[in-house]
Amino acid sequence: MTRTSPGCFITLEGGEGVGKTTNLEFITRQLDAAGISWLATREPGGTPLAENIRSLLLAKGQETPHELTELLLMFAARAQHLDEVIKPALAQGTWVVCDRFTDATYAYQGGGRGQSEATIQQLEKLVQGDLEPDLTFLLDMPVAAAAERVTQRGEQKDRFEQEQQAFFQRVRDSYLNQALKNPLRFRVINANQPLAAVQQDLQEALLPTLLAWKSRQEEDLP
Ligand code: T5A
Repeated sequence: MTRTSPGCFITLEGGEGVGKTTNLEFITRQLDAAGISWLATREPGGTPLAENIRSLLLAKGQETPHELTELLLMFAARAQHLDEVIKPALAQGTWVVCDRFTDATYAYQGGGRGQSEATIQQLEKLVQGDLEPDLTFLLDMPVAAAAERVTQRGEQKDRFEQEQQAFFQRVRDSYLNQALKNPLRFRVINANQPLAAVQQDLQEALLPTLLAWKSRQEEDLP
């Protein structure tokens, strides 16, 4: 009988404007070229309910969410997204490429807002159990250069994008610290170079995972 290997769960992380959305498309093109079925999604969001929570989180409304409220909303959206989209896709052998995931919570709600790592870990365990990404690309660049890209894009800034440089520096530091602690899962990509060079680095970093998947698939053949 043919077994289906679970899909691979890839996440893209980094501060504002480092190129996550741009490079997510690049990664899915690589998967197409390798004949792999994939699903692209994002956090917070990815289902109608979770996208509604995203709107609440990003809006510059009259009432600013309390820091714990913000943290709980991130995980509420994630719980829905995991059960409705991510877990079923992975179980079918589909690769999931997600624009941000729980590392963003450690970086923004932990590093940025100062929520304790222990609190975030408790919620992570509750919502995810043992599930975590197989591979995480951290697109890293200096905060000021990334802010320049966001400004040049010319769109109205959301609630997070309006934060001060010191906040984004704490976010960046937290991401780099997570990458140091999880070297097997993280690949840190220098995002402060021309797009073609960023994508060359991404392609090289993705290759071992693609090859490992292909060989697992061959083992699964009857
Ligand atoms: N959040 C999220 C939390 O606080 N906790 C959490 O747990 C989670 C999951 C979501 C917000 O929610 C917060 C973090 C966020 O603030 P978002 O829209 O997903 O918001 O995140 P943003 O970072 O705001 O997304 P952006 O679209 O602003 O940034 P991207 O996707 O990183 O950047 P991208 O691809 O749009 O590129 C930005 C610009 O730079 C250009 C692009 O063309 C674009 O114009 N660009 C380059 N230019 C030159 N050289 C390169 N190499 C370039 N790469 C891209």
